[in-house]
Amino acid sequence: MKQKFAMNYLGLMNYFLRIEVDQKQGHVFICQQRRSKHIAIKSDALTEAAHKKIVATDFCSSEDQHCFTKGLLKYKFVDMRARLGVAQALCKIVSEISTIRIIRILTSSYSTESADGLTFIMAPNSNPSPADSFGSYLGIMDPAQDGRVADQLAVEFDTYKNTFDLDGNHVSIDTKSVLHPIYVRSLNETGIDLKSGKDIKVSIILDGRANSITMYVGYASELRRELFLDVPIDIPHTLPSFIYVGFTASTGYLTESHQILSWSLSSYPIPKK
Ligand SMILES: [Ca+2]
Repeated sequence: MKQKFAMNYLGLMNYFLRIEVDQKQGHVFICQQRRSKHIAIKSDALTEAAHKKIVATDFCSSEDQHCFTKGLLKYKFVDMRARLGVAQALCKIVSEISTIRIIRILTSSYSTESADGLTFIMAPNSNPSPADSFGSYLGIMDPAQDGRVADQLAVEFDTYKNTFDLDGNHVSIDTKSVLHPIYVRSLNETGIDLKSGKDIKVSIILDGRANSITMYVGYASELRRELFLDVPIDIPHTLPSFIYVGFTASTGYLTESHQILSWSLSSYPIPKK
């Protein structure tokens, strides 16, 4: 095979893409027998570019450099992606919906109690919340529908302890029922208080390939984001192929203010086999 093609000058290399490269007068020797775990940088293009101050290099810890040299376990990859923050838009993770938002919940200045909370919801239509879904139903479904709702998934941020609730500061994942969510966990374990009035940053990833939902949460003023839940979801039997996403919130006899301060959404299609 003889073909001419244009390419950029990469400088003198010992290894390229882990393959040994030996450049001599009149020929270039390429050998896969002596593969290197790490690319030699003694005389490579990166070092040359650094000398010319075209690029700047920086220290990378052993823990972080694994993302450049090794395949990562899912939990590690998701953790690093969340820590990078902007990587949601950069990583080509297919069959996935990810959303980052900052929420703030304010209590009433006239009462020591407030209620009921808000949700991030994926639903089969854009209909408004059902008429009787106020209070503990958070705008998701009517009490009469509970247990019989189909084709939707909601992540609750529940601020009021009803008789069926774990506490007044928890996250639930609801599909068919608010009374019987498929997952519940208290935020008290993380030190985060939904009713603190502080801005709270939440990152939710629905992974259609792994059939799971993952959520990170932390105060927006802090760098720390905690992997709060990683729950298996039978997505094909939970959501239709076309969904609407949005928010619901509710109050009952008590007052509360629910604010979405910022929101971004990314989605990637399932690739054809
Ligand atoms: Ca509740």
